[in-house]
Amino acid sequence: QKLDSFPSDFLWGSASAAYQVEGAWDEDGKGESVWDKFVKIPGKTFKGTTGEVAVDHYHRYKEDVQLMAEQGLKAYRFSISWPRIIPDGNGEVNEAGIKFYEDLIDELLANEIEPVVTLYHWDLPQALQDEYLGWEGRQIINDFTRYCEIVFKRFKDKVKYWVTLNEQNVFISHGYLAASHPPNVKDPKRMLQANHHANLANAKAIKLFHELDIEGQIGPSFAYGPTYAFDADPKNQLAAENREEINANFWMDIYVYGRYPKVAWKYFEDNGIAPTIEVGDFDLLKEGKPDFLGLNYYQTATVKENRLDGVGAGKPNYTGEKGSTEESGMPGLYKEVSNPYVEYTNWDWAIDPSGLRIAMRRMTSRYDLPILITENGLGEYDRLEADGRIHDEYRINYIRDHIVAIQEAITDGVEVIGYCTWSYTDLLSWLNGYQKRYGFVYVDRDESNEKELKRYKKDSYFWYKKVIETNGQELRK
Ligand code: GCO
Repeated sequence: QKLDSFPSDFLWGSASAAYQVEGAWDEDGKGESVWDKFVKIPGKTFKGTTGEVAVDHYHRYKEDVQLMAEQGLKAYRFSISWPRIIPDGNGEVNEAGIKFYEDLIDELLANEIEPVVTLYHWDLPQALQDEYLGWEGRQIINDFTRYCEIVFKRFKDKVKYWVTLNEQNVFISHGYLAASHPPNVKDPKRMLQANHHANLANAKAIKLFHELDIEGQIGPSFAYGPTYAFDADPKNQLAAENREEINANFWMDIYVYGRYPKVAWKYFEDNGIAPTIEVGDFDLLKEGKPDFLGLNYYQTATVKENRLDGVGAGKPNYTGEKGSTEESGMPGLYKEVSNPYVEYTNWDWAIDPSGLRIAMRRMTSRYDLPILITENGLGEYDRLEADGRIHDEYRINYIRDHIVAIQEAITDGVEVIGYCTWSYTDLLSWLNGYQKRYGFVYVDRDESNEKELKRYKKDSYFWYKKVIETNGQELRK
């Protein structure tokens, strides 16, 4: 098959998140975030690692941007830390916090790198958690929108691409069901209420963005891992439908159409966990339609039926983040199993480039919005050789195969704005410390804070440089 070319203005990018790279957790007036606090709970993160120093991007952003410029990167996606801008979440604005991002944005623009700004990548001001339980309080809708307004007004002439909430499905279900993220809760009813407020906050921020008539585009980033049925057994096919409904439609329909899909809603109602809706909520949700959908793609999930009598029932999982274990699923709906046709990473994530093409096609058919791939990449153990090289051909293979899948999706008719790999430099994996690496740039650090955090270019750095130079034509090593 002859493949279409990538658009000439395609954004070849890479991404990060504030808590995972910045460090400087309490510098220049920054307030405490829920992550600053959560990582101190014993047993929550790998060897108790934190983002207090991370890879010190806060102090080394110029060096990092220089590496990007040398590589020819077209776009850099990063997140703004809300408690740097407003330390207590809804009070005084911290000029020093704004200045850091202004300097970073200026540095990017001076090097012709398009900034893609994520407004919320999980580091909620702890003060709002203390004041009204964060996402569980309706006040979050106005507080988030005010924070966004401050940032929009300040950077509207410099930033054209905005991401509202990063992986709402992940921070909500890990935070309120698995208790593996803050606020460390296990309660599906509270989860769906917090989720409803997140939807409203997302819609209100988007609505405001459009009212301010800002020249640019805005949308949420969703972690979508499409579902396969294990086989042609109709029961397993139905299980796959169930998982798509609960893990995908339930989260994305509300962004685009301002409604919860009926089958998911009925399931939550029957289980007594549907959120309380107030008059006017659905109007607001409909008024906050995104301009594009951000897609974070890592893997697919494969499922079988999961009988209500509990035979083989797994523990509930609404995210699909862990796609390969027998123990995850929704009673009565589906359970996740290993896929014999794909390989798995050392963290048990399915490696499946076709899944990216399928994700993009399904999203296009159902939502008909342009897609910005806001994350995709491979977390692995990398080895720094004595000569300062890192031979990460496994990462090159992974990214190459996914770029080919994007090109196939473009040929299928999907509109794609750009592709941001996860991640630019190595960074803190929220729960896995610094051993799980994703970057083009190796950072010499481990679980101790003793290293110098020196940067090294991996083989994938040089390879992606060529991909960018040739606008995706040069995909071989
Ligand atoms: C990890 C994860 C993250 C996420 C990202 C989601 O290992 O902690 O892979 O890095 O991918 O933060 O937006």
